[in-house]
Amino acid sequence: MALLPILRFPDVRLKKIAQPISCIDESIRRLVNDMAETMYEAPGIGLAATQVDVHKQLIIIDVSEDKSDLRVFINPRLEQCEGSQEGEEGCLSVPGVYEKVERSQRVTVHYLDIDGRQQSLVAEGLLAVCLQHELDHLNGKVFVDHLSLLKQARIRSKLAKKARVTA
Ligand code: GNR
Ligand code: NI
Repeated sequence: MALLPILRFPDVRLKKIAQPISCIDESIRRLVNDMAETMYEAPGIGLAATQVDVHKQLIIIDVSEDKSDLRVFINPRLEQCEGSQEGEEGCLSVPGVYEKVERSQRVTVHYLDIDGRQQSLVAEGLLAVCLQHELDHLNGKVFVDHLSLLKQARIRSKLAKKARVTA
């Protein structure tokens, strides 16, 4: 297992579109294990392959209290969205920034599990929010893209300032 470096907004590589996975081989299983270690260590409740600079359609999520419910979604497709909810979001690629984002309340996703079996999941609440957040990453979007241009500009300058201080 290995900790993977996480890309930071506004890195242009976060804008890349992830490609479908055609074969779930040993390298994909290793990537899942490394991403899980990276997500738990951060700590975070989800991680998209895009964030570790791998542009494949793979996301992992664990919204459980005790980190006991790792879910792996390969080639996920959003099939249905219903209702709306608004919650504070954060992102491991945008450290220290938390903003309200409007999302669907309930989503249905079709995907392959780690054994390559076709699955479908109906998710609500935080799991639904996290799925939509991670699906955005696979499409080259971060939650900041949902905010007003004024908020986006403030976030960019805050992160730039922080980067100067840390350098
Ligand atoms: O750890 C995370 N927390 C979180 C909180 C509210 C909405 C979405 C998230 S996902 C985030 C981890 C991350 O950046 N995934 O891409
Ligand atoms: Ni994120």
